[in-house]
Amino acid sequence: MQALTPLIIATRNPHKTMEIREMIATQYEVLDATNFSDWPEVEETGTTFLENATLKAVAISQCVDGIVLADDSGLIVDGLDGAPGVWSSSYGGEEGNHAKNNQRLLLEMTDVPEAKRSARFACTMVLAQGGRVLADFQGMVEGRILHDLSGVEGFGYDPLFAPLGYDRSFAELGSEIKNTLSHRAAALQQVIAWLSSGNPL
Ligand code: ITT
Repeated sequence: MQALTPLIIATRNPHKTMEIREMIATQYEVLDATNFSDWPEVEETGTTFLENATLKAVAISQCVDGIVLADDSGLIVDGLDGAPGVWSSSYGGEEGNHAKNNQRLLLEMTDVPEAKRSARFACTMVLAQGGRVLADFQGMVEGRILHDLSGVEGFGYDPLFAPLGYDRSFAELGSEIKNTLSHRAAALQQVIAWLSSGNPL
């Protein structure tokens, strides 16, 4: 059997790695921070998904050989003027605490009328090698914010987000459906098309 080509994901979020691995496991050996010992902390000081994805991709690609893929993503809620947006992972006051983030989102949404509960997940992916950006890609999924948490699959805001055309949350629908609809899937499809069309790896 032929060895799979490695693809290094510049993330410390195991859920992102898992989703990406599920989507491309037959084509790539998906690696992340857990496969490297001297992986630097990258401060996400940007004010856009593109800036933060670029910071992660460039910094990690300076430390490892091969092509690095960074994913910066978040939830954009119309009734909250676009919040939590780029600050999705620390919205509840503690970086990466999904329970607190969801709690705050529910609180902020208390008086938001149905028509303003529309929302979208956005994902920007950046490919870099040797500290140089190769390309960037965007993915999006439209949906709405539910009134209660439901479901146990996925991560982050998945229990509160129902994609367009569904009454159930991503956390109820599970990865099989999420991976056909998600912002991450949409961006990743473009990444894979770019990599397979003769671009380096
Ligand atoms: P890395 O920077 O290490 O990749 P992270 O989780 O901090 O991991 P981001 O800075 O991109 O990643 O923040 C993304 C946040 O947006 C994440 O913590 C969730 O709160 C939310 N999010 C992104 N994609 C999501 C998804 O598919 N489902 C639910 N929530 C998501």
